Amino acid sequence: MTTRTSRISAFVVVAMVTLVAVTAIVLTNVRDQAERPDRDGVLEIVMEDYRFRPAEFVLPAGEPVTLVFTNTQDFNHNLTFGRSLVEQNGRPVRFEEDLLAGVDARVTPPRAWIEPGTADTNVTVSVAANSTVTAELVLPTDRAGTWQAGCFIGPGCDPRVGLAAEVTVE
Ligand SMILES: [Cu+2]
Repeated sequence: MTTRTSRISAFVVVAMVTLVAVTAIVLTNVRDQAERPDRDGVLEIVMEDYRFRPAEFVLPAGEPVTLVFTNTQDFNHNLTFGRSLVEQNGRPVRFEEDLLAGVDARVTPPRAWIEPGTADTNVTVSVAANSTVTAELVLPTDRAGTWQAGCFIGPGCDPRVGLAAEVTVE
């Protein structure tokens, strides 16, 4: 091999390695699309057409956040946040673990926050048709991990298919 061809081969190798590295960085960023609260700790979550927008979000533990839920559909959505779906007769009924259990929240309107009467229900955020609910809260640090948001009550609602979102607490 002449010096010239080996230089060209070296250049090709460097170019390929660079291309692979750039592609990897781009793909990582595309995958990391989960939204986070803004600098003031506010995260807006819109419910439309049986979807959450964003469908993936990251919430800090141990810091105040303000969740602003807007339901653009013509019926109520009743949201719970948890993990490990419990099904009865093939129907999802609640989450085994409740992300919001025991969490103090300042909610507007206050009636939108429904505390469970028994251990067999989850905290529910009821967002009436075409309305907005604001919830200011601090998630305990021991809730870090991966959770889901879903609606169990509502025409056509099913946390397995929609409305559903992935929530990461960190
Ligand atoms: Cu619903």
